[in-house]
Amino acid sequence: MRDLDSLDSWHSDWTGLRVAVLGLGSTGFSVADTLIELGATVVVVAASATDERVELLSVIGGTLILQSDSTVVPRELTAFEPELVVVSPGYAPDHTLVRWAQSASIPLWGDIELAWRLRDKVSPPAEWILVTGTNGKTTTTQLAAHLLGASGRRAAAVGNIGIPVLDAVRYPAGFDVLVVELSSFQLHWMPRTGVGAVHPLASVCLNVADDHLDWHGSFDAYAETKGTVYANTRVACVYNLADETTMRLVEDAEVEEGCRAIGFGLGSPGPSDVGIVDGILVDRAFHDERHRSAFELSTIDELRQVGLASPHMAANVLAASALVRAAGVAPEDVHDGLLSFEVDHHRMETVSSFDGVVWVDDSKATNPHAANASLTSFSSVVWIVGGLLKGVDLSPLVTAHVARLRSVVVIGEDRQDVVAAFQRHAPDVPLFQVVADDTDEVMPQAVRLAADVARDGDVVLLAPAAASMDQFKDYADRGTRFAEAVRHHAGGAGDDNNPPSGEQGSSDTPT
Ligand code: UMA
Repeated sequence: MRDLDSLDSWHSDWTGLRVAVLGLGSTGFSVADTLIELGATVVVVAASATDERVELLSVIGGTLILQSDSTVVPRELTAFEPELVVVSPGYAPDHTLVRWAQSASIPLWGDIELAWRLRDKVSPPAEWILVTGTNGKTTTTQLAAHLLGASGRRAAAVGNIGIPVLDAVRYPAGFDVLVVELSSFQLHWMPRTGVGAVHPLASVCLNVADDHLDWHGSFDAYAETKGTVYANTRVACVYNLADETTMRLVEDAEVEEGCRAIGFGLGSPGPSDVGIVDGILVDRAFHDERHRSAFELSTIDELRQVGLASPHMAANVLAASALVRAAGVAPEDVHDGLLSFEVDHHRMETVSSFDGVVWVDDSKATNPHAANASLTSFSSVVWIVGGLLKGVDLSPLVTAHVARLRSVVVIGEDRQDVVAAFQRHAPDVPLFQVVADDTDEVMPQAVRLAADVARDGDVVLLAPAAASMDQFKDYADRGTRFAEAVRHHAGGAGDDNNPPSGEQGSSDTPT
């Protein structure tokens, strides 16, 4: 058996190492491709894979075992006698193959650990900034990478955002900084100590709310996993002043000597915080005279110009600013960089406006915490909700927003729990169910139902509070189909062409 601790560099001797890779999605392929390039012998096990990846794997010299029964360990896998298993994030900890590797005492790594060990392919290796949280992590990751780029650094946004970290590590020209979005699944497989433990320059957990409880088992297990983001941080652990869990995770973290805890929040900041004073975003954390002075980073008015003024977006801006300030980006570069940022699709995106009704796509709201943020931004809402609930109860969300609901349109294959939550907590709100079996029909039907009940001044909000995979490819597919259906429906009804861009009726300005 090889001493895996000695495999801590791109330049280590990986030749002949027998590695089983679980999954042939974007992660599994990047892992197999990398290890084959390093000379390892790679077998990939997956329940399914696209024809393109199957073909590519065979071209580069990997072997694929298609696992037809997820409860059975394939004989070819045991015969291969792997020395290491690298697991894709989608595998739950109780998956048969995970359990098998554990019982056979075969080390299990995630792709993030592998990427960290291999980070020195190009010298000097990039600094890493880690971003996690239940919501806002993609925008914050993009913002941080954008601000770093605007300041002249070569930066990339990678990880759960959709680009495997190994792809960035292998990029020939290298990067100065990688901003790595981490899901709780990826964090689960990351060790906190030892040669495979990531030592980031800065890290943030934006917030922790119920999500993926089916995967992690409980809220506490999920939160604990999120805390791994802070382990071994060198310069700044950034946390949310409005979320005590994130504060506790920082307190509990083993960090490097000299690392500081930096809070972000929508109120006036303390000496180690970034925050907002009279509509001005300020950094008191990285100012030498922080007990008396602060740097101005931007204003709410400026953020409004680039669609970042809603409270949760402003919080993301503050978190990203703290991360890049920890990496040495100057306050004026943060200011200028923010003005050239473009918000992604499907995040509180106004897709149309006609007959006095604004149609908003927040398909990215895949859990109640995210849906809560968008519902809070509007005063009278026709809410399109439902999908894969992932073990999470919608009741608190329904109770909190019953007063702003004109009506509810429930989508999703299994609508029972969603409907029950409304029957219990909002029995007077008219509720309609989309009964279409065909994916092509779901959004057209939902839009027709919503259009029938929406009144002048309402917002029709797609904020499903649930994952999309029961009926759609992913949240982007769900949002795109919604926007298409809205535009199709708008057809004759003239577009007002003057959408209030997420400011309908209530605050989009942090106070
Ligand atoms: N597979 C099995 N059995 C399983 C699980 C997966 O055989 O029980 C196989 C599939 O057949 C397929 C492969 O594994 O061959 C898919 O692996 P995967 O589910 O880990 O997905 P990847 O394509 O590798 O994408 C993953 C992340 N997906 C998940 O965590 C589910 C992507 O995040 C991420 O962008 C990508 O790695 C690069 O880092 C997506 C996501 O939905 C966007 N993330 C969740 C979220 O944000 O809430 C966590």
